[in-house]
Amino acid sequence: MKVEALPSIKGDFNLENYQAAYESFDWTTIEKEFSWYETGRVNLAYEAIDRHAQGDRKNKVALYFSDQKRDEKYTFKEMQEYSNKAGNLLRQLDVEKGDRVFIFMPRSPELYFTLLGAIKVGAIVGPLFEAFMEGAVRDRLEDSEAKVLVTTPELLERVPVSELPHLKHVVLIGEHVKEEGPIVDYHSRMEKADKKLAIEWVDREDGLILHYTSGSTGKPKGVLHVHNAMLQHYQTAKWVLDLKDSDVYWCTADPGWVTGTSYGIFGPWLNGASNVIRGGRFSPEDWYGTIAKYGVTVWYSAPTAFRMLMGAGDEIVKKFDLASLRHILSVGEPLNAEVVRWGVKVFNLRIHDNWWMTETGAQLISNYPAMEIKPGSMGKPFPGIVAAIIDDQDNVLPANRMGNLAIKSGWPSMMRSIWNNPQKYDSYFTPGGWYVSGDSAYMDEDGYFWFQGRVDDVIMTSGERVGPFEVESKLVEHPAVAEAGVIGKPDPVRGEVIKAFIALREGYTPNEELIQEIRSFVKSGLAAHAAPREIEFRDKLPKTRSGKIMRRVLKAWELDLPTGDLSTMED
Ligand code: 6R9
Repeated sequence: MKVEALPSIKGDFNLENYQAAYESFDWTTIEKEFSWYETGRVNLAYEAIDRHAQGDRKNKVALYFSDQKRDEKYTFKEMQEYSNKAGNLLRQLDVEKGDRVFIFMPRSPELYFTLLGAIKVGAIVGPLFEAFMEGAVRDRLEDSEAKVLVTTPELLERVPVSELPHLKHVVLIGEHVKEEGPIVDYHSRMEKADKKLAIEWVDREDGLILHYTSGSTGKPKGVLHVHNAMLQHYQTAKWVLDLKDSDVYWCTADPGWVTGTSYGIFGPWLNGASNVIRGGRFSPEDWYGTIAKYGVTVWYSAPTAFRMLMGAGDEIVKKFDLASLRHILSVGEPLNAEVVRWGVKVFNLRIHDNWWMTETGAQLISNYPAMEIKPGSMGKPFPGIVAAIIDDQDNVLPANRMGNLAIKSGWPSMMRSIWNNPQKYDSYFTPGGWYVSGDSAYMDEDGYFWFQGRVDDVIMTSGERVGPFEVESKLVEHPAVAEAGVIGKPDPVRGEVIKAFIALREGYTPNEELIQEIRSFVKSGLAAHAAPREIEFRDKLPKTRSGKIMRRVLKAWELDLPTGDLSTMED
């Protein structure tokens, strides 16, 4: 396949020569970057905060927080003190190493203090999206047997406290909280808590964080990560996010999603970066305004957000001073080539796609700032990572063949278990030692990986394998199409036929003529067999809170099947 490659735009990056780094890389050399290499005492929160607070970065701003009501900043020294206090608060509640402490609240400085404090006392933290309803909260607290929950009075209504026998304390962050039964008042306890804390030193293999991720059926599964993941959080933040001391970094993801912890907390702070956290809802004005307000230099977001910004038009971009930006990244879903080209046009920067999963804990395949990128490709494996396309019999496939995207087991941030479900964990690995992602992809002759779809989503129509993403990407190039979700629908003749669900842009009305026009657009731009036979218009497509189009839900609706777990679906 012929694609235009985009050269790097602005120079002087942490990783100058990908190929040389890939060939010589060794994770053990990264260990020397951490203080435990000398002291033998391990705790990720110590490396992320305290180490900087005791050194040159003491008075550097670690956290810029703002939302509609608050506008605050905290230095590394202050972050150390507040997280120490939170650690002491939790210890008063008998939190010990390995206990689960869950946090269910909107983004706020307190979320970060308590999350870091919990890690400092050796607890395993579990961040939950504030939008979760009672069923989703119950499933997660029940399965993890959480001992403490940190939340707000507003959200407490969705926590069935009396039905959760393992939940001993609920720390409430609000005004005039009365301590009664399990309720603990955050503010009064924080005021009294000591700002010095004896950190709980842990083993590198001890539990750090539990992220629940939904399967297509059944209850969500708890993916456990350990402190050792810091090696990869640190090094990927350095080479992929390209963080330097002078950067002001903004990751738009919520900590309820793995991107909001690995790259909203751990990666940036392990590198001592100034981290911007913006609360409240998405709007183009708000987001461009946030970049301008803080002079954001490195910006990490997701395709759904970039598509919405693209949909808002280019005029609005000109109203803001975005000159500080020097590096943009995307994860979570396929990044359409169209969006990359739009980014170059309006920001004069490439948007760098990268691929990873909750289970992998950190980035595995990426585009690097000093490397040529091919728009639409996820890039190349991170140094130290062996990625391949394998068939169902564990054979590695040659270039340009579609198959299972797989990673050789054994990278530092790999999940260590599925909570309460060892069989599920084992099911990810092949006899040959490959971790199978469940994504289908191919690798081109230059070693770039191209996403095709979830394996379950790949469509087989008249003997041709079609990745839904390819079709969706072509669809969103059409001026009328804002978003598209594509599924295979069983068909007696063709095996499956392609059906597209489309949300139109402002100003377009659904009609037969438009359907024909869109269909021939895909036919001529992609392939006749890839053109959707059926097109249905919808105001909105079903998406996860991290912005992924939920094709299995479209399919379930279409075929009248059970939709499976919907707790991660956006309202
Ligand atoms: C970090 C995160 C993982 C799934 C993954 C894949 C999809 C992620 C992608 C991508 C195409 C990319 N995905 N990055 N698809 N291109 N750059 O997203 O974790 O929420 O667990 O989702 O997301 O299908 O398997 P998670």
